[in-house]
Amino acid sequence: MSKTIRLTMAQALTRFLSRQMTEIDGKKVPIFGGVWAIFGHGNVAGVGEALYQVRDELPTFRAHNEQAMAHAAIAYGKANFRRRFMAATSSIGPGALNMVTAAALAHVNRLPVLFLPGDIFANRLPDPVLQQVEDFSDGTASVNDCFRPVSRYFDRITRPEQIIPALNRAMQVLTDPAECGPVTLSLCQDVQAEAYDYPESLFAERVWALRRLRPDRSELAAAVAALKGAKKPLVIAGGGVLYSQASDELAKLVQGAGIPVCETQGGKSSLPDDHPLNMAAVGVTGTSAANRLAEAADVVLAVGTRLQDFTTGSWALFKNAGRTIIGLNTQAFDAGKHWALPLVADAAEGLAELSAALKGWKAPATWTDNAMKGKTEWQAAAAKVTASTNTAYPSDAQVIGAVQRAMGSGVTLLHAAGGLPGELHKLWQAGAPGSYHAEYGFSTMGYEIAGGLGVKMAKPDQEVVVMVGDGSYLMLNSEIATSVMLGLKLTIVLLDNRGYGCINRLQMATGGANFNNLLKDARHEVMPDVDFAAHAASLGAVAEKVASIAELETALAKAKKNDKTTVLVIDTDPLVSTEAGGHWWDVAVPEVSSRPQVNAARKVYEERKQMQSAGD
Ligand SMILES: Cc1ncc(C[n+]2csc(CCOP(=O)(O)OP(=O)(O)O)c2C)c(N)n1
Ligand SMILES: [Mg+2]
Repeated sequence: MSKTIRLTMAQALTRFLSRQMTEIDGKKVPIFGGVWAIFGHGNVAGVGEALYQVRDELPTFRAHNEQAMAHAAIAYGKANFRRRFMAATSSIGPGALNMVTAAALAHVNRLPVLFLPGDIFANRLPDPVLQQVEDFSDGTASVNDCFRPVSRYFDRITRPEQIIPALNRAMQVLTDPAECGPVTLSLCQDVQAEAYDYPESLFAERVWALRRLRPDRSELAAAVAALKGAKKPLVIAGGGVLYSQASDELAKLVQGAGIPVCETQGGKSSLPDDHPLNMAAVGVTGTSAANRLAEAADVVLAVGTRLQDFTTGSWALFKNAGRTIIGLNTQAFDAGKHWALPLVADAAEGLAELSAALKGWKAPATWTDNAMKGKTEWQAAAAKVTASTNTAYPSDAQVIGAVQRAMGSGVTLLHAAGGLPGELHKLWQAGAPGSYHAEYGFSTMGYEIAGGLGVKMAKPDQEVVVMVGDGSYLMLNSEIATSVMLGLKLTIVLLDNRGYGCINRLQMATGGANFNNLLKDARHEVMPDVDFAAHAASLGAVAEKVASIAELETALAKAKKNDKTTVLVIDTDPLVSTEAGGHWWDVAVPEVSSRPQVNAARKVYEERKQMQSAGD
């Protein structure tokens, strides 16, 4: 019989979490950076008491909103290239459900996070407890079942010993590059407090390492043969390049073979923006340089990408009928999408083996030279739209230019929703890997500020710049106060175009009337005039409204020097976006309508649909 220790289930859980380690740059560090917590009756007595016991090894952080704290936890995992992560615990009912959207965000983006929501009593004696929904036909149902479709692993702990295999499975999922995603351990309130004689071996220190799968020999041979036959090869770099920390291997392959590279939202900063072979953004929000190549490419090596519609232009971008896609991905689900030749492997391992096998082979020089010419043309177009201006209502692009000039490429830039993702994907000149942090898998309004906090926890020495629209800001801004409380400085640039600018533009592009997006087009008695600077100041930030691009640059230079979260507000034009580059995006237009504008848009839509490949 092995030695045991009598602990509550919650004490066993927190003790276990505090003993999980990993190695970063040869140094052993805890794999959990901490636990975000908002307590209620569903977790304060059990998990809360247990977190207090381990507070020195596993710090607990208090937030203002469960969704926001989960955003911070997820951003921390992303900024750490999934090598370290955090947990988030809530009470039952509304606290738990507030985390479900964030769980989906992590699920879509393949990011590790451990959710620990409280759940109803397993013994059912006090039912219905405060915040319990009652299902008339299913006694086992609780709101936490909502986590099931948005978790990579879900478990409900109804007996204290169940936490032993559940923790094992949780760690497997959180640390496996292919399975990686959110894990939910739903903790029945009474069971959190129940004691059990746990084997001491459960609490032995464990050091988790990144699993790097090497390619299958026949898949590698097929990929090499396809590339050697290519006249117009192109690499798409996705987030998997960053999570595998494969930038060097990517650079080596493409420099050796003269293959141009383009980047998804998740993969941007795989190569620095000024790398001569980096054509930058691809797809709906792509550069003209990248999209021209994507249209013509005969072999597309898609590395670590989910090939979502923004990347593939809703599958209308790749126009070469005979093209082959090679899917280099740790997850077979992604590697074989659209009948791609699968190359299931870690990105760094796969790229290194491709480099070795392609040694001496080069893409036709005309293809590579043309690509670089296209990049020069794009850079000229980008310089024009980001140049300084005196206008009272600058475009998002002009604000991006100001932020780039004032902050340089050494900062980590974060964004998630609105018009900014498209503009930043095209125009931001990223530096080191991970310096461009986009949440554009789920594009969750309200990710930005809390996400910035998570990035700052992961990279305390980095300047973290958050760019956010007025809509996203109003949806979720509470963690400004947490950033001030924790002394974690963010520089937040708020672009106020008085409404949901990008959806208003989409509405117009699909023939719709201006309706319910910009504040002026929404039903109102009084036109809102939100004083964002006063609001941010009330949460403890240094805040300023600037009147021009020049003032913004001056304020940013000042913000760089102070060590407190700063919010800079600038009015912008809701109607302007960058026309250069870009690609059609499939947004279904009504087939019949009394509006002639809709009928006209439908006609164009039907034409564009002809370009879409149906899975070939
Ligand atoms: C939680 C959530 N709700 C709705 C949407 C759909 N949506 C995407 S962008 C957007 C408007 C964002 O407004 P703002 O932050 O002001 O940015 P802007 O479009 O004005 O640039 C909306 C409603 C979303 N992405 N996330
Ligand atoms: Mg807006």
